[in-house]
Amino acid sequence: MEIKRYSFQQHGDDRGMLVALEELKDIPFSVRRIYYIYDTLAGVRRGFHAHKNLKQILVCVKGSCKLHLDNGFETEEVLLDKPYEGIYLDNNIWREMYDFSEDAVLLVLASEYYDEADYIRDYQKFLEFVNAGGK
Ligand code: T46
Repeated sequence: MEIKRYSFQQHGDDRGMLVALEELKDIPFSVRRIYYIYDTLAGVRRGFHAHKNLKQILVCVKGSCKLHLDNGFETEEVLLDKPYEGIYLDNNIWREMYDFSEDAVLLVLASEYYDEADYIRDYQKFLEFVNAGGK
């Protein structure tokens, strides 16, 4: 399964590090929404859905977490543990996030405003969506 990883430019000096993300340059879409997940309790698994349209970039800006990604044909486990690395999540990918470190902060840049109608929360419906060529 092809995973699109981004390694963002780090601007470091003797004060520390800085990463800047610009839409349509570092991020391959216009960013309509930013959200972040933190204080995740031990053993928690979140996500369990795909999207009809939404594209996202996920960056674990602090700590670490793992992603279980599923395109309906193959699955992949991805470790996010670097504040300068991003994973591109296409709409038609079933995602679950797990193994959050206690200090994990998962930052998400999203191509659309929040819309519950865009979620596919039923795994069978997700398989039907991808088998019907859902893009
Ligand atoms: C995704 C993964 C990576 C809002 O009100 N606005 C928002 O923009 C979002 C993302 C969520 N919410 C509300 C809806 C729920 O009441 O926040 C609550 C938690 O959301 P959810 O259960 O969808 O969170 P996750 O961690 O399962 O999934 C989230 C995103 O929803 C999803 O798009 O791809 O992170």
